[in-house]
Amino acid sequence: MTYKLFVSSLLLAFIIAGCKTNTSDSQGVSADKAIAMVAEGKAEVAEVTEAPNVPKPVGDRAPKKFIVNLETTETVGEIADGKQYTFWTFNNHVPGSFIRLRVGDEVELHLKNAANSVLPHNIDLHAVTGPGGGAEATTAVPGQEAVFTFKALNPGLYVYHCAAPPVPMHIANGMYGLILVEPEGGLKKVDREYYIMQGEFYTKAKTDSLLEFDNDKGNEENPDYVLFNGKKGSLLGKNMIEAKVGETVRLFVGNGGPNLVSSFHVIGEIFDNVYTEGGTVVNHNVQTTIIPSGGAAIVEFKVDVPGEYVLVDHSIFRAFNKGAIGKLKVTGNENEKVFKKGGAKK
Ligand SMILES: [Cu+2]
Repeated sequence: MTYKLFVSSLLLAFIIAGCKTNTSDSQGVSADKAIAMVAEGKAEVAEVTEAPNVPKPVGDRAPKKFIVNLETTETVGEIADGKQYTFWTFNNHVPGSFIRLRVGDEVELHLKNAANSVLPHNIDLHAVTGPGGGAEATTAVPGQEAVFTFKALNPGLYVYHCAAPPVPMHIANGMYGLILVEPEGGLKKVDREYYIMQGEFYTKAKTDSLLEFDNDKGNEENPDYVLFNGKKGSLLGKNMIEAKVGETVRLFVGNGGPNLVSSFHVIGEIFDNVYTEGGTVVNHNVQTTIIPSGGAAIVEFKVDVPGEYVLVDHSIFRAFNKGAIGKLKVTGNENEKVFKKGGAKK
């Protein structure tokens, strides 16, 4: 071996060793640190919210013990244009309630299956380390309540969903939601936070006004509806989310699937920050972010000029023909340095 070759091999070995050290620092070590954290005091009932609202930020509090109460239900509601659908839900809404924790929190999760349900249900939380994310431990027949406890080890935005058989049908009927685990010290404070979750529905007519699940369309991955927050128009008209010029907006965006990958985009905005796949790596200056089925992303942007900003899945037939469209209404003063109408004059 020449001296030059020896030196460059040594250098390469150092680089590889360096990479390995970094990987273990950001993965195993942080989970070990979370396991060692002590959650003091008596368990409190956690605040959970319906979309598009989120619970208050964790801030810089110490790890705590929480009781999270979720009820699985089978309930008829409007899906689109006066058509009804029998949704299967967590806490009577699609998506299910938003759960907000910090790393080191200990959760006693109570999953109650409503007495008038037809089928058993359960919950698999992607934020949980342990078999099935809690699915087996929480399987409850109608009228029963199941309980399990877990410790939040990894920060991020995670999907939860029902994993009772047939799993595709339970997810297709709306059994999904988001759970946020904030890092130690909490996420940076912003002015507005909203909860948006995409999911698609495969339907056929049961009666004139009631639709039911169509397994063939599910197999073909050919939905009739691709929706934000379980209903066409859930973020339009009086339901638009809002912000004022100069404010920073944070969207917690999930994708329940069960099949499609979302190309999430806000027309007329650029995401200043994207927590890619809901994890720790933050990308900047992003036009459209990809959200896998069973995945999530946190997007943040400052709004500089007033107007109505359209939220879409940029797989654009879904937005204009299948319902994956919503709006953010921004009010406040114009800023002609940023955007000016009618620039050309005679
Ligand atoms: Cu279920």
